Amino acid sequence: MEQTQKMELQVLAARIRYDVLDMLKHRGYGHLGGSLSLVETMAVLYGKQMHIDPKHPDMEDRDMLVLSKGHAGPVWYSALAEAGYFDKEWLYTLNDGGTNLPSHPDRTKTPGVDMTTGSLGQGTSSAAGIALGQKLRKEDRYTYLIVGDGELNEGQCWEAFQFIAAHRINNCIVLIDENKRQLDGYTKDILDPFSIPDKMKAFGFHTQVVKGDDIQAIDEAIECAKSIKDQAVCIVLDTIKGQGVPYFEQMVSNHSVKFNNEKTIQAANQAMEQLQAFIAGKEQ
Ligand SMILES: Cc1ncc(C[n+]2csc(CCOP(=O)(O)OP(=O)(O)O)c2C)c(N)n1
Repeated sequence: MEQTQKMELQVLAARIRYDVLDMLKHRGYGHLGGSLSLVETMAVLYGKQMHIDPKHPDMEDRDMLVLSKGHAGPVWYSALAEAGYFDKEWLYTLNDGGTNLPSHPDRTKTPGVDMTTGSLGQGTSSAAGIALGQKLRKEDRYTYLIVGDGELNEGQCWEAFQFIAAHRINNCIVLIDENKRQLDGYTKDILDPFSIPDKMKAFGFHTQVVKGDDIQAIDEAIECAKSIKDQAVCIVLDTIKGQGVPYFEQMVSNHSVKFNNEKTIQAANQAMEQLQAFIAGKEQ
């Protein structure tokens, strides 16, 4: 990846991270940890890899994303706003009555959202079906599927993975956000997933593991996945819940964060100032 493009994606990631903090602080609460772990991935998808046209969200040959861990809606909305699907002011309407940005994604409400999610596990089957349809029609399109590691507790994920692998649906790029935590603790304490990459390999996937905050590595892994033609593909993202903001990374329970105390609000403000300074510095 060229240096200029890498820097542009780093700036985009900073903007997305800023937006996530801004919108949740404005709302007063929300799914912060699992949104922040996906910031860099969203920047690579919406800043480079996805074939999309934000001014024409229904473009026939668009790539699609299924955010199966739908509670991370805030990071998706931020990426969509930054890509130009809708006005950034919408971000302040998160979860309001009648909003276009409900807490969990709804394909009937938000431009750029092609699949409704929120009930964990179900997005995996949706993505499998969407991608299979595209493949059968011989369309040159990709469906990206983002799954959480806690979400893998849902048996439906494994049924869908077996289906994707058995039918070699290689246009369904499976991204697993392995941030090692779920709603109420560490995944290994709640239901040990053992080695997720080994399991995906055993299921028949071409499997890569990358650091989920390394924009270049994520991009290269997606390029590699696209070059695999005879096998299902999976990228395990080695991430941190709350990624990119030490205060939230270290917060014991950072799944849904309440911005109702001075310390948390101050930490968010400080992180946002730093992100703004980073963006301004790069844009000079
Ligand atoms: C079927 C179902 N059961 C329970 C929930 C409640 N829930 C929302 S998020 C979550 C934890 C998900 O963990 P993970 O996939 O690791 O998400 P992350 O930690 O990346 O945010 C749970 C249990 C749900 N949304 N759907």
